[in-house]
Amino acid sequence: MCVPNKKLNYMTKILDKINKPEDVKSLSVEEMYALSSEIRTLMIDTISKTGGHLAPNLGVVEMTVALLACFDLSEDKLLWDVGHQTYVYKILTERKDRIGTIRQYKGLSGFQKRCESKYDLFGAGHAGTALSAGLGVAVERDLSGRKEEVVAIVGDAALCNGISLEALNSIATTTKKFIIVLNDNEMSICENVGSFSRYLGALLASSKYNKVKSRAEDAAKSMKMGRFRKIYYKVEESVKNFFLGSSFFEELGIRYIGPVDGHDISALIEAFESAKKWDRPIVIHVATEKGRGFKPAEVAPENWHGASPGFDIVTGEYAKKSSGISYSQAFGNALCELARENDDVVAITAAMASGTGLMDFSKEFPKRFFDVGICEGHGAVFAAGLASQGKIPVFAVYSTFAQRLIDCVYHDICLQKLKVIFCLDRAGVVGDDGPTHHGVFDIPMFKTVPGLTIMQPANEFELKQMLRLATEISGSSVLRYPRGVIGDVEIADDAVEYGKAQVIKKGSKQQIWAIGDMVELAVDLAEKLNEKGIEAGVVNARFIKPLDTELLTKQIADADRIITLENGALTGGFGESIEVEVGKHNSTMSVSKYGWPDEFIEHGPIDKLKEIHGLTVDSILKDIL
Ligand SMILES: Cc1ncc(C[n+]2csc(CCOP(=O)(O)OP(=O)(O)O)c2C)c(N)n1
Repeated sequence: MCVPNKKLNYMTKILDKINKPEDVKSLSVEEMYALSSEIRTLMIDTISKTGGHLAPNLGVVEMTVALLACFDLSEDKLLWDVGHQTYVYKILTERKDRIGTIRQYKGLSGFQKRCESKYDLFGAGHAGTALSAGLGVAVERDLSGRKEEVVAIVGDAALCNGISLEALNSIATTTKKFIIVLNDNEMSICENVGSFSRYLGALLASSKYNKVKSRAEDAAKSMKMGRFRKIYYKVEESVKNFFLGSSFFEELGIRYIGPVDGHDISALIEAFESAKKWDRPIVIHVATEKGRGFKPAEVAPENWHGASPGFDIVTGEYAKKSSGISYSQAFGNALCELARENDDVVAITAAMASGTGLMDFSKEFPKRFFDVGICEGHGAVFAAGLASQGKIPVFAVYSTFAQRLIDCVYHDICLQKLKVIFCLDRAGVVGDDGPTHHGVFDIPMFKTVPGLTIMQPANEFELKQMLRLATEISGSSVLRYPRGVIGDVEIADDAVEYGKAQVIKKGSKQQIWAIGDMVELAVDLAEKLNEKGIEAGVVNARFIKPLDTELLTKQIADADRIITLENGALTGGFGESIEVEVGKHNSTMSVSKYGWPDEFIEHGPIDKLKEIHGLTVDSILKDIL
């Protein structure tokens, strides 16, 4: 499972001396480069065993070292947006000995996590929070009359998120001291999109500007720090404004410095030190290379944003490939099929084209494919606009990130009786990414929206049928399906009928109602009950809303107990809907509900989490008996 770092056979000479973040400060710049190289090797080796966010972390090694060289974590506050690029930070903030446990059960989290370390000031797994949270932290400092630095480190893609932009609107009018480090690798998970990204790209790439800048920098190097350097930056600002138009940040009252080479430690230290001297908010635009130091990731960083365990640390090749088709792939194929038949079908993603299986669609139908960036709310209302004009928008989004768009579903889509199809990938517990990414709250969230249909397929056949059905019915729909490969439970390919469940096995006194991936468990459970002489029926519910109340009413009259199985939160979940229905019949029948408890589920392998939370056949059987 986890890799004890002590057994690694490469040198960690300098890293061995870093026991506290402030130890970085005593290193020479040469030693900092050597440290960076040691950290890169350690990360590649570790992630090849644990899996994790390789490319983003390889890009921020020198930047993180330089941050710790300049800021004092006993006072200064660092907040990281998203948090998936903090492996280097974890290594340097008293967690190097546990880095081999990252994303493992009971090991380090793959994200910032407040309860893991005093250095993790703010938990993050969803993009776009560092600026707002950092501003809150800065305002508390201001109110208390202290002077420490507050530094928010934000990726170029996360910066376009609505919350980040709302924060940018507030920063300069709320505090005078706030440092934003913009980690610009010109990539989201895939290529970054949108006008903001183009603007940042222009800042990075303007050759005219860079030529003038390097001349100005040469001149500035001969100046001492302090007043003269301030003059240099004033000149630099004018030059930049001349060539690039006035800076977006400057117009918002935020001083702009950059671009700074994110792999030049001296330049980074110089920029961070100068940022401390300003008495107004400042952004330091740092140009980093995603995947730096690992050839396969340098060549194709989009393939290495998140790496699975088991790759070769030189070639990047995997020994074995997973077999079977994933839900994401099956969805992507089904959508392409539909789009070939119906020109009105369009697809939307919020920066998750590959994760949600939309890459083929984007290539086959480039004009009907929209990546809105990490902007789930905008994506939903944009879909509403398209739907209002007769298009059929299919928005593929991870269940966890759909938490960001729920108001839009109430106010902009369902209230207006528009038809938008949400395909919620990674619905259910996702495993190693943990509580920031588990998709267990979508049923409770969406269930209360009037008029919304919620379905979950148990196999590829049903997924296709449900997607088609969603385009045919009036009103909006949600299709949810879990992470990973589709199971091979054998069920008949009965056509999906609106609001109708499928009886897989007849029973009388015990009835098991399951949704989606839990149908397989239901079938196994029924078999085990049978072995114990208890005859149990199995129902593939297919619809979470509307429930098949006709079938349910019949069963309520005949059965002693209904057992519900769902890969979602129990509170407000599918089982609760069944329970409410049973209650309407003044029945004394008991409903035994199995799903995820009312808590944030930790990270770890999915099977392990199911075992701990009693979601295996044996533990449910024991419970029932
Ligand atoms: C609200 C939200 N939507 C989607 C994601 C999925 N996601 C994780 S990292 C990432 C790209 C982040 O890009 P950037 O901010 O530039 O950081 P980088 O990974 O390039 O370092 C995305 C889309 C997320 N974490 N949060």
